[in-house]
Amino acid sequence: MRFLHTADWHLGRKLGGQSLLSEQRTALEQLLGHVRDQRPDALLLSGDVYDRAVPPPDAVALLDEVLSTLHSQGVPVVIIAGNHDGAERLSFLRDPLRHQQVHVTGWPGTDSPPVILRDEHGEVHIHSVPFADPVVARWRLQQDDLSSFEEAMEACLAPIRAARSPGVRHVLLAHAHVAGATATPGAERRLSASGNETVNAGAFDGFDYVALGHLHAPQEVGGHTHIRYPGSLYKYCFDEDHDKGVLLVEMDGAGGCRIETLPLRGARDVRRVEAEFDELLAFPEEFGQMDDFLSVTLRDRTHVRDAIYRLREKYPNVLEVQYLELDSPRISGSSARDARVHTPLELFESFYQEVHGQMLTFEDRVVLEDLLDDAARREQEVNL
Ligand SMILES: [Mn+2]
Repeated sequence: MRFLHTADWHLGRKLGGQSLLSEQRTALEQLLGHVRDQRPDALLLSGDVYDRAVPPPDAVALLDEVLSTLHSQGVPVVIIAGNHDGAERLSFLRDPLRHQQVHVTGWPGTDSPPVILRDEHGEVHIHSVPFADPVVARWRLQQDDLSSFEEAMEACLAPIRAARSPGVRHVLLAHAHVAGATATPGAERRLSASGNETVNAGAFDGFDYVALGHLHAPQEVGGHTHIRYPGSLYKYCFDEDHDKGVLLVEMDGAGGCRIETLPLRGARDVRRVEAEFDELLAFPEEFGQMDDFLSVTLRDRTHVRDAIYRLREKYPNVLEVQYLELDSPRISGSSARDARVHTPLELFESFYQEVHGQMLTFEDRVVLEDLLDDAARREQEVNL
């Protein structure tokens, strides 16, 4: 039995205000290429399919295209919702789709039998536990005593364990932060304000393969080769400096797994560059592919006026500029040149720089973009 395991597509994600949809499309075309080459028995997609509960239309269209291609190739797909997905929307038409070999579970506690696949050694049962924080788990499972992510996971797994057929192999899809796994700063949204968001790997005893989603760095958990995060589809922040891929899992008749990573690469990389401003403009060929998404750290000791806009003439996708160390963080006042900035984001950045003498951090920028997106959407809704 052979699976491809992937997660954290985050379709519709933006990076520094730029849509990543064409990068996501490129990565998904590669993934479909692996499907064609490997002819797996199923594709497992472990949550955060979309970046938002209400995804943009072009993200929905891209998913539609990918699922239609998989369906036309006769590859069953098993999908669970992650913390970024809207459970109800993602599992739209789940019942009829199931008969088309597209198995989507949005809510935890949904009464659904495992997806059953067969090979020459017998059956493999694929179980689904979508993302569940304690509040959602209390509501969906009608259990008032669930107060931690650990208890929520246990409550979701209990009926699965109880109904698990003996003598067959079992696979589990789950979207969770498993204790002992490594998060990437700035990559994953925190699941809980209190910080206690992990579940124990011991919860997964008895499953022959655990297809996890949530953490963006590919990794096995706690030395268990069969408990795996495949990592995200694409680099979604500058700290995600790991190679991306999809996992090919070959399961033998006893449930033993041999796992291989098949690479996924967008057309552009997401990376950091450190140099002096003049070097960057004079010798662009020394700094790699010019249309990569860049975070630039300038070694200049004094502030370079309009640095980001001037750099963008050579490197169109510079998303942030910061300084290694400035002699004086103060910058001079605004000028007529500022009239060139026009988007609300750019205006705010310019204002922020004026007031604080430094650029917005990347994380601040992401928050601001979300706020501006929400405001724009609300405005649109009011206009409708
Ligand atoms: Mn997640």
